[in-house]
Amino acid sequence: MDGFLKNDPISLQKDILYHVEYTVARSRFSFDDFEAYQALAHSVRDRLIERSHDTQLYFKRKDPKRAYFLSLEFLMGRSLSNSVINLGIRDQYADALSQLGFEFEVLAEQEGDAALGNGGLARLSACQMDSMATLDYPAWGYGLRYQYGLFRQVILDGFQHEQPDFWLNFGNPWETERVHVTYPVKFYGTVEEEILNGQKCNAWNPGEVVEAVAYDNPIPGYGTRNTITLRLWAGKPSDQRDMEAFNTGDYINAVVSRQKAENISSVLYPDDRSYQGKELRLKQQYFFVSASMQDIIRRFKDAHSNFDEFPEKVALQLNDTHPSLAIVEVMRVLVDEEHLDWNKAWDIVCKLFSFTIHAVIAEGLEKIPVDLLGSLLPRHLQIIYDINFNFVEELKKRIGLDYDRLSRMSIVEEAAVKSIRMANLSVVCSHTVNGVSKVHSELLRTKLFKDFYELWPEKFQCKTNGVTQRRWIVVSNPSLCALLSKWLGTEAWIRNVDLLTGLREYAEDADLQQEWMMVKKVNKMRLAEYIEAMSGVKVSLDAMFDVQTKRIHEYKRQLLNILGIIHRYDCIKNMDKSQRSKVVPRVCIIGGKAAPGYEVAKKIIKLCNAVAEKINNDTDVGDLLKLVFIPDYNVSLAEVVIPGADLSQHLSTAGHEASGTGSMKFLMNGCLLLATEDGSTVEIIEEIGGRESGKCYLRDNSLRICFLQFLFGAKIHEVPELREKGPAHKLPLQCARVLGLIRDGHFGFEDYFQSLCDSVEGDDFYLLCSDFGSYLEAQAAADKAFADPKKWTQMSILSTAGSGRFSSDRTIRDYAEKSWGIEPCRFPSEFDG
Ligand code: HBZ
Repeated sequence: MDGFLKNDPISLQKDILYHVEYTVARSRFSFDDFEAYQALAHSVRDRLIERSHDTQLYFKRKDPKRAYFLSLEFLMGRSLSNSVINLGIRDQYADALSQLGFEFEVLAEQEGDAALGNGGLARLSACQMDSMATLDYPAWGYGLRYQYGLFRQVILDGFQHEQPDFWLNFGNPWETERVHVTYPVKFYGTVEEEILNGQKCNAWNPGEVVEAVAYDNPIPGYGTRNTITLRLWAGKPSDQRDMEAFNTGDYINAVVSRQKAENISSVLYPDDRSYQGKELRLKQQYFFVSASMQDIIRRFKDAHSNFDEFPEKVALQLNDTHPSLAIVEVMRVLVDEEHLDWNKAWDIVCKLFSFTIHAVIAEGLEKIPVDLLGSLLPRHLQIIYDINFNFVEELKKRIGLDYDRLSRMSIVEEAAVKSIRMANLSVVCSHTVNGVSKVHSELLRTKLFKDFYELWPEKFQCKTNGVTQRRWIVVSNPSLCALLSKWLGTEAWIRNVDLLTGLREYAEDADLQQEWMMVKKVNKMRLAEYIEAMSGVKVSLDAMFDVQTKRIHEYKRQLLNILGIIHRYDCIKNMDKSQRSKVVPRVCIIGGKAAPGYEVAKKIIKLCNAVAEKINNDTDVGDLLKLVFIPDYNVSLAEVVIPGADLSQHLSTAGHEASGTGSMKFLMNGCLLLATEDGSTVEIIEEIGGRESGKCYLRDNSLRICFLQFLFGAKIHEVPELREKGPAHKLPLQCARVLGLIRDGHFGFEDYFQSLCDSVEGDDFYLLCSDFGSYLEAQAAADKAFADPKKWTQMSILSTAGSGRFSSDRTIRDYAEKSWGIEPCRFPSEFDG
């Protein structure tokens, strides 16, 4: 069945002008680019809404088991291009606009990013939503509608400053406020035992009630009419409680307290690792969990009356521990509100949840102080204690009185600050526990959750992350997209990315190589223009574009990259003219945000900018080396940076990156990787060939070109021993020299940078010294390979060709089949032919 809205250029024009006049309220004879963008976005939204209605009605009719993806963070980026591409009407819109005197690309640049998340975890959620929609799964995303997204990073004098991202300033044309979809969320108060129908039960009398209102964001699938929903909750004052205050005459305070409700969803916490036990953060978690669970239970009850069927109709996915209060909330609703017997409720709860963890180290796991939890959610604390009591009793039966192990596994941590271990709660109550790469999943089994693995080996699974080729090729790299479709003879790879392996047979074809290089050049040009406009630095397109963009963290070792750049600079300075003529020119690009309270990370940013200042103004060096720090790295910048990269760096100390998804986006875009064997790079090596992988897709089989990446550094199992040995054994001369240059003030701010140098020369926890030599070797190998454009291009083609396994389509299929037990539910439509 078709929708009401037509998609020929004339109809699209009419719709755009309609929205200029009546939605944006500007004259249809006079409007600027931003107004045109707004009208355009509204006309696209109309089409999304239509599809979303059709999809929901179809789901309702078929009543399949649904998956609910609960995540406190979603990094969606821009929606316009992605939406029109997934709807299959990008060209029609481009035509319609050009007749109105506008360019689609120019209007697309008007859109701001929706940055409701920090980094990898949040962008993964966005990629996975795209895959759920495209693969026709009956799924929903649930999250929070922060009014302030991730801070904007501004660089002043080389230092990071944070500015608020009030992204809703000009409205958000993609969302629909559902004024009738609201739920009360309770906080604080007391719990009293009551007798109801002769049964003892617990009544929670809250001290505060805040209303959650739903904002729906449509997520269109590609090549399907299915359009699913990301429902984000915002806080609004609850009329119910305010009534009392108004009646008692405290008008001013009542109005002020109404404002407070909105604070709950006001700001995203900008830290992507540490848990600070902040009350507002806990409030956010419960607020989003409670509203989502009420919504999900309401939808279930619309069609079913018996909670035994709940696990047959509902799968709940916990994206890290942040939503894990959902477990306790379902228990509370089933026992206290639906009056199910505890054991029955527990049986149901144990069949609902699948838990994915993104952390690597025990210190990264979330713990909530009991005092905080008990005051904000008194009934939930009781329930957690009861769950834990039953669990520990059961455990004693299984493992005996091994008190060390019992206390390690307990959900309650009896330490100086008594806390609830949210990861233990999630493992105990979920039927599946997922790691995000093979090595991470192994680490969960052997270290982080070893005790639990021995108890329940069957729970533990691996769901290697993936990214969506719709965003990371089709939207961000249109030239590559066109080339791929031409050489593969089909666009089917956009839904079935495994078809990319078909490129392998042409990897040596001179015509393909020529076109491939052209595509890379176009993308490098786009990136070079951006760099010049942003920083004034002119970069040569002949240089190797070498990129490291990701959140700034000690373990991600941006510092290693900078030390390597200083070494390169130092070498060039000490060369004579003829030696310089042999240097492979480089443009080093670094970008990423540091958490506002993370001083070391902020120093690394300053060091990068100080080194850039020195190098870029050194006429001895010229085009041989440039260093650029890209401020405010976000999804839409990534769309410019990634396609333009020749080489990308993934330098985490082995064993510290759970997966890493940036590498997959670069790989898809034909970028070679310089990386440690950590997280997902281990699988990338397995898939497309690398040192020791034994795979070789190049015809001449020469060992030299078998390797598609430049790998270096200690392997995971070597790290503990190297740390043990300490730095005295491993400070290479080159590293000492580079640190000396920083300490001596070659880049200024020497006092400020001393502590960075100390950390390397001191305990060298992240093994910069120890990996430095091997890092430089890998860099030299990359230079050598780049000097042979034919070979490099061949390697680049093979990278894209082998990237199919790293599509989020594969990950989501895995989740659907092995964790959620759901099946596709596809709206019958014109796409089915
Ligand atoms: O999740 C990242 C991992 O570091 C990365 O290796 C992995 O690829 C990615 C997807 O699985 N983890 C995060 O991005 N974590 C957070 O952003 C985070 C945010 C808030 C927190 C804790 C962690 O409170």
